[in-house]
Formats: sequence, C-alpha cells, structure tokens
Amino acid sequence: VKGPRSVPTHERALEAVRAPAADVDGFVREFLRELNFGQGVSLARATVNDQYLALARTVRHYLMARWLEAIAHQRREPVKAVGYLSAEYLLGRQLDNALLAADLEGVVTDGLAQCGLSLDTLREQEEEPGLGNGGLGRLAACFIDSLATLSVPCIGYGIRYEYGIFRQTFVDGRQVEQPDTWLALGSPWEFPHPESSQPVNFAGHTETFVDDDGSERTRWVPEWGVIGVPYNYMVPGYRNGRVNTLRLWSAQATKAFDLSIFNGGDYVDAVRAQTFAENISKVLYPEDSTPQGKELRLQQQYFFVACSLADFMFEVLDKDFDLTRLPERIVFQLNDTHPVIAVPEMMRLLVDVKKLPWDQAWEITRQCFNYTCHTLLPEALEVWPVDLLRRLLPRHYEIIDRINAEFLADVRARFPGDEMMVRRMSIISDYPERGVRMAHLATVASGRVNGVAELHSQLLRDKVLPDFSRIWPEKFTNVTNGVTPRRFLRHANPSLSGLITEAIGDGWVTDLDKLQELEPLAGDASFRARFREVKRANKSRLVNLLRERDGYELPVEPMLDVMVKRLHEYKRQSLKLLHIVTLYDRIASGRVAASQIQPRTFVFGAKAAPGYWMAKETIHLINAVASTVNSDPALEGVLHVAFPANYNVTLAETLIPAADLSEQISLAGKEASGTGNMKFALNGALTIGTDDGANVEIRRLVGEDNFFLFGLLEPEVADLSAQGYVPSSFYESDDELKRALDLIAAGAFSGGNPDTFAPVVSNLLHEDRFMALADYRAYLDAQARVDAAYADQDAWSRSAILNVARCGFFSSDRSMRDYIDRIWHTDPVS
Ligand code: GLS
Repeated sequence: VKGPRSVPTHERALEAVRAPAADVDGFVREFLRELNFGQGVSLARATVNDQYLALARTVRHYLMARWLEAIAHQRREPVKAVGYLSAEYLLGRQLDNALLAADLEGVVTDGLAQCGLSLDTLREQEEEPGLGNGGLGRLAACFIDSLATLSVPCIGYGIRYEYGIFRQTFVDGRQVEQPDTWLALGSPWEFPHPESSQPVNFAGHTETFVDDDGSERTRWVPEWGVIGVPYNYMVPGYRNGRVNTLRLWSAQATKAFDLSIFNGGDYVDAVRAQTFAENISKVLYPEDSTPQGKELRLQQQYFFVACSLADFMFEVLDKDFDLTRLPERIVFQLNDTHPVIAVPEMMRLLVDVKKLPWDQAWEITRQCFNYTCHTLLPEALEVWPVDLLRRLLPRHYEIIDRINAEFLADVRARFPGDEMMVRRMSIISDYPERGVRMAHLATVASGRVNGVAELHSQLLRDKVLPDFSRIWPEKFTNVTNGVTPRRFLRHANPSLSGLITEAIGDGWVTDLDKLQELEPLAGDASFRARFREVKRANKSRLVNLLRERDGYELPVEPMLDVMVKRLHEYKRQSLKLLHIVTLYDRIASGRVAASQIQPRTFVFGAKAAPGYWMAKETIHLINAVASTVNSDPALEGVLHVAFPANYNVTLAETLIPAADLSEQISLAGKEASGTGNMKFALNGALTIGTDDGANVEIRRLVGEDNFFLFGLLEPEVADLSAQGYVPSSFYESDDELKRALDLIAAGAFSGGNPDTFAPVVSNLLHEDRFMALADYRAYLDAQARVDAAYADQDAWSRSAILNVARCGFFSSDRSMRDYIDRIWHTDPVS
C-alpha cells in the first residue's frame, strides 16, 4: 500500500477508549480478555493475584475514556487547576473505591460469580498503598477524592515511595517494623510515563555571569542530578464522570551520570551511584508530626516539588506559555512545610530560567502558593540547618536569603527599632543553629495560611505565628478538615449506608448535609432498633476479622471502645491505659464485682515511629495489659483488650463502623484537628474527648448531651504549665491513680518484673509532658458517665443517630468548598 498510513480519525480514537459495556456480559468479556491477554493466563490456571490484576485492569477501562478527556481538557482549556503538593497520600485500597465511583459493584459481583470467583476474595489481594503516616496523608487522599467529585480540576503531586509506611508486627508485645513491599506483586493502578520525566539537580555551586542582554545573572552549576519518572493514578469522582490525576514521582539515575562513571571504568561504582539516586524515593519517613531533619528527607522534598513545578509549568502548560499569567492557571497548596522548598524553586524557574525580573517573579509566586499548617507542636515545624540547605541547594539558599532580606526590610519599616520582632520573624534563625524556618518562608510567600480546625487556626494565629498574624491578619484563615463520605461511610459501612439511603435517599453521598434529614428518626423506636442491628452486625464483622487476622476471640456484646491513631505522647494512649488498669484493679482487688462493671472491649491501633522510644514502650505496655486482662478468666465477657498490629486504612474501614465509643483524648491545644474523630461520629460512635482540635466543633454540632467532654481546657493547660506542673502531686492525691501506676510499676503486667515498665511509669510520674495524670480523674468520671449512658441502650442509640445526622459538616466536600471560596477561587468544569 502506498502513501502514509491513515491516522485514526477522532471517532476511531474515541472508539478505542470507549468503556466496555457496563453490564454483566460486557464485564465478563472484558475481564476474560484481560486475564488472557493482559495476564497471559487462562481462567482455569489463573492465580488469585492474576484474577485481581485482571479485575483491576478491567475496572480501569471503565474510567479510562473520562480520564483521557480530563487530561486533554486541562491542556486545551484555560481553566485554573489546583496543584496539591503533598509528601504523603495515604490512599487505602483502590479497587473498591474505583468500583464505587464507577457504580460497578453489582455488575462485577455477578460477573465474577459467573466465572466462579468472589469479589471478596479478590479485594483481599490488594496491598494498600500506604504512602503516608497518618492524618495528614489521609487528609490529602480525602481532598483529592472530593475535588474529583466536585469536578474541580486538580493534580495531586507527591512521591511514589517504593516502601510505604512500615508493616507493624509484634514480637513479645514489642513493635517490630517490616518493610512495606506494596509493589512486590505489581500495582495495576499506576501508569508510568518515563517520556515525561523531569531532571532534578542537587549540590554544586552558583556563579554570576553577564547575559547576552548585558545584565548580570546567577546560574546554578549543580554537582549531581537524578531523573523523576512520573507515575499517574486515576482519581475518580463519584459517579460524575470526572477523573483527576494523582502524579507520584519516582527517582532514577540519570544516563549521563551513569555513563561518566561507566566510562571511567568502574562498573560497580556506577551501579552504586544508580542505587544512590534511586534512594530518594525509596522509603517514606515514618515520623508523624515530628520531622527528622535528615538530608535524604530534604532531597525527597526538593525532588518532588522540582518535578511537579516543572511538570505543570512546562508540560501541562505549553513551553511558551506566558508565565505572568500562571496564577490564572494554577494554585499550589502546600500541605504542611514539607513542600515549601517549592517557593524558591518557582523563583529560580522564573528568574534564572525564564529571566523574569525578580519583583515580577515574586508577585507571581506569591499568587501561586497557599500554606496549610497541620500542627501545634513547635518541634514539628521544620527548620533546615543552613549548612545543609546551602550545600544541597545553593541557589535556593541564595533565593531564600534575598526573600528574607526584603521581608525583614519591610518588617523594620513597619516596626522601626524593634529588632526582637525582626529576630522572631526572620525566615533564617540564628539559634540554636542557623536554620531556615520553613513555616516562616511559607507564610511570607503564601496568599493564605490556614489551620485545620477552628481552635487550631486560632492558636496558629495567637501562639505559633503571632507576629505574622499581626502584620497580615487577612492572610490567616481556617478550614476545618473533613473526610470523604464515599470511603468512610458509603464503602466502609454498607449496612448503615443502606439504612440511611432507605430513609432519606442516596443524595447524602455527595451532599452530606442531607444527613440532617435523619434527625427526626432519632425519635423513632423502630429506626433506633434497626440502627442497633446495624451496629451489632458491624461488630460481628469486626470480631470475625480480628479472629482471622489476629487470632483474637472477642465477644460481640460489650461496648466497643476504640482508640486508633498514631502512637504519640500528646495523644495520650497512656491515659486510656490508666483507665483500663484501674478497671482491672477494681475487680482484681475486689473493690467492685465483675458483674457491676459495664462490659467493654477496648481496641487499640497505633504505629510508633521506629525511633520514638517512649512510644514503643507504650505499645509494649498496651500489649502487656492486653494479655493479662485477656487471660484472666474472671474477666471473660467483661473486659477485653485487642491491639491488632498494623493499623491502616483497610483495617480502619472495618473498625470504625463497629465502634460504640470513640477515644479522642489528646491534651487540649495539641491535636491540630484529628480526622478519625469525624469518621467515628459519622459512623454513629459517641465521642469521649477533650476540648481539642475538631472535637470542639464536633461537640458543638452533635450537641453537648451527645458527647462526653472532659479535661483541662487549653488556657488551663497553659496556666498549669506556667505555674509548674508537678505530675506526682496528682499521683499522691488520687488513690486509684496511685494504685494503677503502682500496679504497673510492681510488674503486674510484666510477670512480676518491676524493671520492664519502670521508664514508662517514671516518665508519667516525673515528666508527663502531656498532663495525663492531671486529666486522669476527669477522664475516669467521664467514663463513668459513658457507662451510665450505655446502660440505656435506647437513649444511647438516639445519641448515636444524632451524631450521624449532625456530622454532615465534616465531609471533605465541604472542606474543599471552603478552600475554593476562601483560598483558591477555582471553578468546577462541566
Ligand atoms: C496532622 C495532625 O496531627 C492532625 O491533628 C490533623 O488532623 C492532620 C490533618 O490536618 O494533620 N499533622 C501531622 O503532622 N500529622 C497529622 O495527622
């Protein structure tokens, strides 16, 4: 045949990506095709993993056309997108989310059954991508879900860690970390795009030179570099045809780098260099809320933001796009300080690469960034040593230095003579060592700075960044966190979802305020009874899971009291333990008969950062208390303690719907928001909690009668610490507290060995940074109120229903609308 090959017409191109028929036959055909052609196996010979991979690919096909359309649209139309910059995305399993978004669960269940397979078995095959530590990473995942559901164009940018958050195991009750090899069997949800790779440089020096136009400029002569390869993931909206993109970067050695060493003749060194480069995206740092100032971490941060900015500015937009109009096309959200090095990177791209004047570049940069702070612990705000930053990113350090100089000149002009203020506000600190305060840099560069719950935003203004809020009050705003109702109610709790939908229709899935319509049903005895049945079914589902997964034998009847979150002293798992030990002691000492106790099953889930010694000791103690309590025949059916290892999103999806009581007991003023608290309330658990983070708003919305508040208030905490807090005085003056600590100290949970938990006891008695002892009595009193309330099951169900009905506010869809209105000013696309 002569002449050029025919190019596919637009129609034929569309035809090629048309979704398979969304009926059982269409699905089965596509699934078998994937099994045969994609996996290269017949149905008869396929392993469960083959079946899972083929299923995942089949499900992808249903979303593909819309995804390609969204990507094309982003390039074609001048709409403004959100660039969410986050070092963490704690995604959870993808299969169920995709099935839900594409409304395929029924078809797939039936289709698989025709092939003799079960969806339940295949979904268990998926390793969840644990590319985050806890709340902050999970929030990012909820946000991108909501943006897709709201049809707001968004690209989530992050890192494709080869090893996500470690897999936790217990050996003799102690935490032992195992690598999370989530990619070992292949991830069917990712699409590598090596052709869109980005080079990223490090180290070296800068030099000035005279440009063609006679101006003096600076250039960076880096010493080494790596390549960032993007892996794209679909982010499907809920049944709206919108599919956004999550783009995670993986580090690879550059060819040039390799070649120079290979040519130098040292093959082994060359391979080692390659490994060195690839280390950058190898592993997620497992610290939550407390950064470790490690060089590799700064490399990771720069690596992913450099890739992401270049990707958006030069790939998504045309290479010759007029960058003075950049703020019309993108708004980058800095998810905590981790991506803040993007600020000098954008300046470098605009000034050094695109040759824009400094002032103009700064104007553009300031319009493109906003910053979310997620913490209140001062030690959690990242400060990079100047020496390190300057060595790794010499040009960026110069840029930061100039931003700081101009900023401080402005401060001096506003507050002449106030050098203390200048020192406090400086981006570069002098003490204890010279360091770059990333939160200050972010605040200076951002249009808006937000905290993640009302109380947190207020403390952020008043305590963390008070000078900044004084000079720029309008910069500071609040956006209370939220959670996606798709994953955490519709998917995780099908029984309750069914009941709700039966009562008020299914509009709540995308408009969670509709849950308000349930309110009258709280007064309906038959609805309450059905609500209790749902809870009970969810409890049996959990009991079965914990039996199979962890070998626990738990009764279904008792109140299920759950504390799941990272192990951190400020969250006060030790306070929860003191409650359990006290109950145990009351029975063991004969002060209270077992029959007088409201039966409870306590469930913990918590990972400790591997280097956080006290947190790991606390884990050991929880396991020790659990084994003592669980093996005491007198407590059978009365008190049980379960601590399933490796708490993650997947486990949360079964645990949360089963809970009666949600433990949110951080010291007031320490938990920025919390999001687990929202998930529990939304699933009909009552909260026992302090006046902290989003608890404050949950309590206000659900009503104080439906929330068990206790403990010091934030100003009282501040006062007590100013007076000088003496934990042992609480020990001395409260007999039950004394007994509980003495029991632990005497070795009651360590086979009589008093040394085992001596450090934990001594830490509580003599340091107790987070005032667990000060709140002990108030906590126990609140737990007594819980017991009394639980005894009236009907009243309890009423409260639980009211919790569900009044928590619509905590949808991440609402959080996203708040960001859009207060910060981003983006529009949805049709
Ligand atoms: C965190 C806070 O500790 C949580 O309170 C908050 O809910 C979450 C999301 O905003 O961010 N900050 C952090 O470093 N890890 C978190 O989970």
